[in-house]
Amino acid sequence: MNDMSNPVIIKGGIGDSPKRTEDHRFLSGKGRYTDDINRPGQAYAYFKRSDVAHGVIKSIDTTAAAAMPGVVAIYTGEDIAKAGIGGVPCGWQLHSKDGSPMVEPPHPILAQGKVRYVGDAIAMVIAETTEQAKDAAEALVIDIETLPAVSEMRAATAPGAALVHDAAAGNICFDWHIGDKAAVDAAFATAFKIAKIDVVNNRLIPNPMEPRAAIGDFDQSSGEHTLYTTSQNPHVIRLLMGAFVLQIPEHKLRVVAPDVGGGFGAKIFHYIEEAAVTWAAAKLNRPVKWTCERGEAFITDAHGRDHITHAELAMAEDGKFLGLRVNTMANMGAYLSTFAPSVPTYLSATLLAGVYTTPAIYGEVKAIFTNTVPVDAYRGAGRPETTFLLERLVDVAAKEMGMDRVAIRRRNFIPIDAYPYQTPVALMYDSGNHEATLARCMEIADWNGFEARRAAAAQRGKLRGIGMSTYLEACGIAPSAVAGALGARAGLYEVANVRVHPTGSVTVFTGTHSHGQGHETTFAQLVADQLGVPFESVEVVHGDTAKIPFGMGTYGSRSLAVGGSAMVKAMDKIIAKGKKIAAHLMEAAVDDIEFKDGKFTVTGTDKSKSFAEIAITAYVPHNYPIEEVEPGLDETAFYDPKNFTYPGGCHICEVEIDPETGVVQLIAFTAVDDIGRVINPMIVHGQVHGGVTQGIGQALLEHAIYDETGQLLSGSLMDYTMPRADNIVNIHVGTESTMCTHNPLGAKGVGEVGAIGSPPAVINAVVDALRDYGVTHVDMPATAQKIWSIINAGINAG
Ligand code: MCN
Repeated sequence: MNDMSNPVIIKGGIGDSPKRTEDHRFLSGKGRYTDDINRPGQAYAYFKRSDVAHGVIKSIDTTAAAAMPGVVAIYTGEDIAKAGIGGVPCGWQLHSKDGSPMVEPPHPILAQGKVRYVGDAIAMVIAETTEQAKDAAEALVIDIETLPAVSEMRAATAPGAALVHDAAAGNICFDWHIGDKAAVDAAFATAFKIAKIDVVNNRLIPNPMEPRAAIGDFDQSSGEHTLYTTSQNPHVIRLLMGAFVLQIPEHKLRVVAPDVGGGFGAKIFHYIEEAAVTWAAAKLNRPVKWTCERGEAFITDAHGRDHITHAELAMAEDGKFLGLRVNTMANMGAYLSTFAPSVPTYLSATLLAGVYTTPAIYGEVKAIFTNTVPVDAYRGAGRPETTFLLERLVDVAAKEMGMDRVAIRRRNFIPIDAYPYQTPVALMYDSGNHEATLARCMEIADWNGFEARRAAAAQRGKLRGIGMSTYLEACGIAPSAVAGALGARAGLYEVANVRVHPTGSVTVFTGTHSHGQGHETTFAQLVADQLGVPFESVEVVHGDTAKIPFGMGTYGSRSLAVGGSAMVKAMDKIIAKGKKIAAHLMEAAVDDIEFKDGKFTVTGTDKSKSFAEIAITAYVPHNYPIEEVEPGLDETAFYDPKNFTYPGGCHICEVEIDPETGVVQLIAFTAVDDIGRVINPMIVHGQVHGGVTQGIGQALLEHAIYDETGQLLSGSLMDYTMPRADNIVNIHVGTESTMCTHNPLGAKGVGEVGAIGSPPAVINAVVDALRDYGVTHVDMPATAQKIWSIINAGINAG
């Protein structure tokens, strides 16, 4: 195996930027997405969904619809209940601070008795074509008695509010806490100054380019069920759907997630449609296909963020942070989606230390049910919320103390020699160098030259502002031990199978899933580098439970740090076996064989065997000690990390505001991220660009708005503004490499850093631009309308 500390970059190896293997397929229209798959004799499903946010289903009359042309079957919640099918489960179990378990109401795959959000599926209509299924759905006669709805968290928790679930008093799912309240109260009692902020983290709608789709298929002769689905997580879907919903044993249930056109978190979860088509296909003994429409995606894909937080920071006279107190309300929507409880808790509150040495921290999280689409992880999941809160609060604290924004950060940074650093909120950070990323980012962004640019902009009648965020996040999810302690119902390790073929080419099977991140390229680089085989002779297979032993899927920027480490572990086994074969062929002791650059060499001699020679010997074992070494070269490894990886960095944004219109124009964006060892710099830059673009979208444009009756007002791309090219500037990307100390690659995740670090940098810049107006905070998104109102009212919009 090549030495990881070796800075030499081999062609197609670690540190090189070969063009993406998968792109030829995608760019030539050869990608095979779920909707491209058609099974012989398939029928088409259409879901009739509730158009009211809350109501009692009094009756469903299917007679007229069933008589419509092409209709094959119509199923309602009653049919599902009769079939004994369970609800879609949640993957987390949290307890409130009084020790009581969170309220986990059943989430049936078709509504039973009540509808709870606009988009809740009431009936599945299956017909020969989608159009026929849609026409028949129109003919369903559904009588719903509308009930008062709650769409906003404060309204949902007000006395007398309508209950989304009778079991959840006050609409509270759980009331959780972390940290030491007494220590924080003591810190506040000695504070020189206290900075306070109220922050709304706006609700987002994911909108991956490929809408979701699912095909159920059933082979009556073998009793095997197959689900083709747009998932980031095929094994977890098999586990949840097989074990909890349909009770199909794993060996009879195959889940295939082929090419997936973006997920951004929204395709991690187990959705009701996946179970519905799998069940219906078996019942009808015919494949059933469902493809989501864009408008339908707005009201069925899990939404992201939607937190309301109040935070207070106690400071000493020298600007040192003494204590942090945080109170968050997190919207869960109408049902608990697969990972929803983990987002404001395990993924958010455990990061409240940020990059600072705050000695006492206490956080409370109330999770609230509302009559809205379920809310779950969206790129960054919990970490953007905490980063936004902290980095806005630190800017407010600087103002409160009369200190420079950079100086107050530097005063409180966790120093490099304090690593590993135990935070007061569960996590032990392994590595980081905040001063280095800050200094480099400030230099590239020319932070110190800003005031001259601001003065020049003022001459042109523009308000110019600069903002930064210095952040750290926990990804590479997850150490099973930490996940388990914080409520996960399953471990979060990863699996790799490395299969060396007789001629020395290699197929790697990984339990992670690629839906845009370029794994077929970067994982091949990893294998090429470690086994010394050509990059072109490595194939990466993912997304099929029938091919890959097991896996925990892709989210939380875990694929390289956890999935890649599993590959290294499996390759270690390959090399150990290869050494035994080489020792036999060269009549040497196993301990005398070393492996480097694709060659097994007898130490201190020029006797060597290539990797390909060892591979062929493993499969064609003439004169081979079969009693000692079994034939074949094919190894599997499970890797459970000891800790998360902790990427960190500094993002700086510069904006100009036109006071006449309130339009915020991005002028420059710089991101310097510390992600440990970089496998493919080009792909890493692309990941940062994508993430920052999402963060800019959240900061300036995107907002899912519900009215008080639970109707989604921003339910199409006409009303919900995604970032476009003219909203973005050229993003300067730099990387720093403080190696992760506990995985064999030294690598940290990169997939979410852009979306985590950027929103506070943008809003800090906007607030800075408005500094002459006495503005201390602007909630996201900073739309032209909002900024114009602030400027014209001359008040803090809050
Ligand atoms: N990489 C690298 N060197 C590093 C870290 C990563 O070369 N030090 C490479 C990896 O090998 C991989 C890519 O960068 O090719 C991202 O790796 P990683 O950080 O491990 O993240 P994941 O592959 O696990 O991807 C998940 C992450 C998340 S959580 C979301 S959400 C997300 C994202 O990445 N969704 C995406 N990036 C996305 N990119 C696209 N195009 N589409 C999505 O839906």
